[in-house]
Amino acid sequence: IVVPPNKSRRYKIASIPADGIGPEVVSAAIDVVSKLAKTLKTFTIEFTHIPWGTAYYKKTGAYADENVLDVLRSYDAALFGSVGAPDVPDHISLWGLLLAIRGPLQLYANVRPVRTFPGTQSPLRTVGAKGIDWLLVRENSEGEYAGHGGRSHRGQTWETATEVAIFTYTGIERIMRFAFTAAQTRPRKFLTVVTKSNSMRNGMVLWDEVALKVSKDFPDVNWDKMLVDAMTVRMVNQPDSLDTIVGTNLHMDILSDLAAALAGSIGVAPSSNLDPTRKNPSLFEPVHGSAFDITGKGVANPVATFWSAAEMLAWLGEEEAKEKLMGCVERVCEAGVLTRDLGGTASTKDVTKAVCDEIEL
Ligand code: GGG
Repeated sequence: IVVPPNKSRRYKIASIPADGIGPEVVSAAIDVVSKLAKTLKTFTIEFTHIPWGTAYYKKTGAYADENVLDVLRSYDAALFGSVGAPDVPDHISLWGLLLAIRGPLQLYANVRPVRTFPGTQSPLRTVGAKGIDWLLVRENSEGEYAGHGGRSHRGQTWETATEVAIFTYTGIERIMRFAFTAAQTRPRKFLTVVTKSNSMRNGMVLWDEVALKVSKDFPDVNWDKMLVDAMTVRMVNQPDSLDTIVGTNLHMDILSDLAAALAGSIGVAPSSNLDPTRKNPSLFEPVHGSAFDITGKGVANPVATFWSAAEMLAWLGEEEAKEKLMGCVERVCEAGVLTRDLGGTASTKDVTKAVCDEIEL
């Protein structure tokens, strides 16, 4: 989605590195974007550090301030790292920060492109695919992550828990329109709608019905639908048959991790949490989590956060800056400056320096 840059071209960004490798990759992305701004001289960008996350929770009892939404609304966008820690239950950390932002800010479109970078390999070469170039669109505000449900009879053998998936016509229609529009901008103009409407006979059937209805407004987009279980097989066995993919919050959370691994590594997969109405600032983050197994070792792949920052620049209207940054990242990968998840030996700092040097050329 191409928008003209705002008139001032001075951007204020909330930087929320949070947990695990988040601070390492966000700091690398700030270095790279700052270098880009200094080199291009067409815009200015200021990052403000916001210390929310697990350390904040341990100190204050909350993952973020109560006025989290007002704080974020005072910025043009947010660059997020990762949330989650080994000694805090995952549902506390996720709901304390990320899910406390996405739903209330109505960042309903989670856009997750996946691509095999030059100089890297997809495991799918074994089925004859050169690499992957897909655009995954995840419904980000309702579905299985709506937060409805509860537990009763705690501690009894008849203890019961419900997790209610909420699907609304409005919620489905807006993400479907977003996905068809996104498919329209890609050369293949092809969309696959993922559901599970054989066993889930209410919400998923509504998804199918809305897809059919919305498709009538996009006669130039070819589309098909898949059940999510069969979709995993198609992603592995017929990767070239796919292009843009849309699905529910849970389904696309899972499929986007699979897609990232099939492209080469989850270390290169970005995501944009967008409010397409632009009433609220959007949030950009790598798909990967906090990765405590490699935290502090200096080996985290910063490319997913570079790409997320590039998408942020494009969302702000700085398309030229995005293109330049992504070109530099591609050339650095092609030159073999790769972290170990991609089969290389480079550190986070090596990759960051190589991209900064490339920007200056
Ligand atoms: N940077 C992404 C991150 O921190 N992910 C943690 C996680 O568990 N995310 C689940 C989700 O994206 O819904």
